[in-house]
Amino acid sequence: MSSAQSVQAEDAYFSSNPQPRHLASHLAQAESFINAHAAAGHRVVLITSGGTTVPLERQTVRFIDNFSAGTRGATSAEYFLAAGYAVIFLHREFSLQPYSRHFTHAKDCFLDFLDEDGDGDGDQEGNQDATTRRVVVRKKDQARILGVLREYKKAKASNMLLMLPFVTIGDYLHELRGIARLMRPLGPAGLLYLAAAVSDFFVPPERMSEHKIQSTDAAQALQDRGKPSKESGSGNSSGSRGSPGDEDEAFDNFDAPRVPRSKRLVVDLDPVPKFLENLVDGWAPEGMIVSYKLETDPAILVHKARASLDRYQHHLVIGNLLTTRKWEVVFGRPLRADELPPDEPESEIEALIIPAVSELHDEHIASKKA
Ligand code: 9Z3
Repeated sequence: MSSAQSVQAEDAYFSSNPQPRHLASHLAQAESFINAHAAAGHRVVLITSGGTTVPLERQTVRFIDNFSAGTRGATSAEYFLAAGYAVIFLHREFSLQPYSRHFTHAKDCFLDFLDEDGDGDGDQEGNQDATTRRVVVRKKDQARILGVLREYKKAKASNMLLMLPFVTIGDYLHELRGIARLMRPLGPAGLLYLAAAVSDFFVPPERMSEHKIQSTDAAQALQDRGKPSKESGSGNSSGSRGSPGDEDEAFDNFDAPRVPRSKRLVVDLDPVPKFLENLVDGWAPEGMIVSYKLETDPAILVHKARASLDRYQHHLVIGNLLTTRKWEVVFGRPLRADELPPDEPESEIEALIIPAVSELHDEHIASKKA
């Protein structure tokens, strides 16, 4: 696609897909965060994290989602903060967040981390007046929680962490474009680290049903009551049921379950325009851009990662496979968590990834200065 075409595709996408409700407030927060850190000479990384949803209805009851819990993004955020970066954490609402991630998705519920003060001495607690009792972290977790709590408080108190949520693919793209543009004053000190699992397909607004997609014809019959008889069919949107008038009302030819098309939900998705090119050329032209490539087939991962780099000409693609992503990535060369020193407490692969990215960022900044 020529750059004129990609600008056209961008205009068409952003003018027809509504902005998220809180975009203006998010961008105002991002602007003051970025300006403060630019003035202080800090590096700023925009981390995207978690999965985007694809709504099937405007008043959304149903949506398509993906597996991502946001572990990569939330873990990376902690390592970037430790490396001195200010972090904008653009994440899927309710996905994992830096620091709290150690407890929120643990096998224990958060209440399991708590005890009544003086607990452990039998069953007296229930008889005590609630106002005279205190709730404390249970003894065996105190050291671990204190360590994480201190890091979290330090990041917040020094204004090094800004958390901004998204839900849908549309929200994500509006937010990403807006924040990337605000990062321009940082020049090469800005880093975009795209770890979110971004949907490749979506329902375009002109085909999206306003109301909940119906599974029976009862609602249509209600609307049709009293109207002069008309052709059947209900103004299908993408993601709606086939209508009895469809030519394949009987059954499709292939060996699918024998359910008439009118009873099925047929979801018809368009490809999401590829905006990485616009990010590189227009939205954040001087910053360094790192993206992740996710595959499930090991035979194509490296090829796909290289193809992405060739196509968008950004700075780094980190490849990972769904099943091994927590301990192995392809990063020019494979990086494996077992390369970490044995005394590393939790052996997280991000402990290797972030220093390597940060080193490349040093080189990027130096090359722009030269
Ligand atoms: C990734 O590949 C991330 O590493 C994961 C992290 C989503 C696998 P978790 O959140 O998983 O820790 O559970 N992110 C990029 C995924 C993606 O959508 N990439 C696009 C692609 O592969 C390019 S932007 O085409």
